[in-house]
Amino acid sequence: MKAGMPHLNTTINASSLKIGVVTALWNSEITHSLRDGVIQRLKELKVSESNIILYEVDGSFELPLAAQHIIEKYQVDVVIPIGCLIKGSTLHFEYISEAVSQGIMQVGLQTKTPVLFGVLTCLNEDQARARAIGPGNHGPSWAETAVKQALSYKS
Ligand code: RBF
Repeated sequence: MKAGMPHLNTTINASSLKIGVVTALWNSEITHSLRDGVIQRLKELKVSESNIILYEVDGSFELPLAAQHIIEKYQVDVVIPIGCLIKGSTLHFEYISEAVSQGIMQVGLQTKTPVLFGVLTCLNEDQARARAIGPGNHGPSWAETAVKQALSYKS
């Protein structure tokens, strides 16, 4: 197991959980691979496909509102917002990263629903690929964290 990766007993039954997955389409090769990693692990943890609410937005900046919308409309137990920000030559990266991380945290606190931080903030595309494509894919560990969080707070 990788350092820092959460460990979840695979016998756990998450079939009662409803989980929102919001994916930003910027850098979509990366974000779709992360999303696929999330979904595959959720299924292994017995989350039924009909209980996975999928949603897409244009960019990471749109993730917080979409997460809030899914919580209010579908009463999901947890949301996994997925995005990939890659630093460019202007200050956009800094502004969007800051806004998105604050926005996602606020949605979780205000709705009292766990919302993960599934946003890669990378200095270049190689860093993003290493964390999203193949064995380094962070998606499965986000799925595990989501299930743990949802089971902890579900009444
Ligand atoms: N969205 C991302 O998810 N990742 C990015 O790396 C990213 N870079 C952007 C760079 C620029 C210069 C602009 C204008 C937007 C970028 N966006 C990115 C899109 C942003 O999250 C949002 O969708 C748009 O700004 C519309 O609100």
